[in-house]
Amino acid sequence: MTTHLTEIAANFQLEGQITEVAPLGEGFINDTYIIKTAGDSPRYILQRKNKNIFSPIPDMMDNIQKVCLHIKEKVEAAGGDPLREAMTIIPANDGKLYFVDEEEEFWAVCLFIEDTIAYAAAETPELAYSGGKGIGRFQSLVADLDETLVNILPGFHDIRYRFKQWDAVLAKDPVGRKASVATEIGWIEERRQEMLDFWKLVEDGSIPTRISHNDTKINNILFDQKGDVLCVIDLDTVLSSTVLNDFGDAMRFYTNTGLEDDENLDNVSMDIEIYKAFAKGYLEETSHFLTPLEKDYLAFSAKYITYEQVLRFLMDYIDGDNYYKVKSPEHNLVRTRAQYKLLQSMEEQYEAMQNAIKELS
Ligand code: GN1
Ligand code: MG
Repeated sequence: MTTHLTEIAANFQLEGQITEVAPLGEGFINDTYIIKTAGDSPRYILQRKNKNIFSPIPDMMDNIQKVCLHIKEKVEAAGGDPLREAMTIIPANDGKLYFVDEEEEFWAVCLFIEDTIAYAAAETPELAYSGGKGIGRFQSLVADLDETLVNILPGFHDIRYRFKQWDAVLAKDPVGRKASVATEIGWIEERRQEMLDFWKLVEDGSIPTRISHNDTKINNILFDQKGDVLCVIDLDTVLSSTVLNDFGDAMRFYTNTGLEDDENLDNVSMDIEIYKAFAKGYLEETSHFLTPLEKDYLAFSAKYITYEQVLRFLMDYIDGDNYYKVKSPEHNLVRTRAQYKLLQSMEEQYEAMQNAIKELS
């Protein structure tokens, strides 16, 4: 495998001699490696992109490149360092932004940004505030990007599309798990209309479509040693959709006092202080371009994305675990229950979540 990875890496326009290619992180979707090189040459990130999920990959890489180049231009204009404050895609030897191996797998490389910190959790309100500024600044940097991005993930945070998938999976019940999760299915069905009512506002344009990141976990932000946000990474899911997805997904991740797949539900709840701190940082960067209706729905977006995640984990469980990597047969069910606990905690604190936004905007 190592030789194979080194051979793959050699197809990209790298500086220096490759010394090692080693696994990095634990994403659920792609496989990620670090390419180490001799001497002072830079290190790189190599990823096998999941072509079953992102399709077509060449269009995805074009989307990413458009966003990266746009951010670089702005960083440069502001006197920043475009190699540290934006991702740098490294083309393959043939100039393409990806390489296809003999097994038809797609690979891509970007520069590894040194001396940064990535956090697994937003442990303090200060960190959540910085994260909010980071995501807000990302959205504000791309707000004037005059390019159409190819929709490589149709229906990604579109609940109407998710219900179509959901109804089809339930009708099929391919591995006979449906009967055992009747309670969990009830959680989804009880809230179906409420979620569709929100999404109608996006569909009819009342809530505008903008470029959004769509995977705003804290570990997708690189911080510098001082704790300030340097760069937002993992741009696979950049799409034209509502920016509320980004706020909601960040709150699903940041405010959770437990783990996404916590087996002990007592650990899981929504931390309102973390919520307020993120919202403060986020609104400082975005208040000038968000519409009043977008602001009105910020609190709701946290429930929306958490609900969607409950649905996606449960749907994958019923479907026989085809989408998310799982560590045990019940893993997707454990994730479903833990995310549902978080959703309930948000529902209980919803008034306070709404009031916090009103006070900040
Ligand atoms: C996936 O692979 P990763 O961790 O970046 C997923 C997100 C989910 C997340 C759940 C393309 O992201 O939407 O919220 O898992 N990405 C895709 O942790 O489906
Ligand atoms: Mg991701």
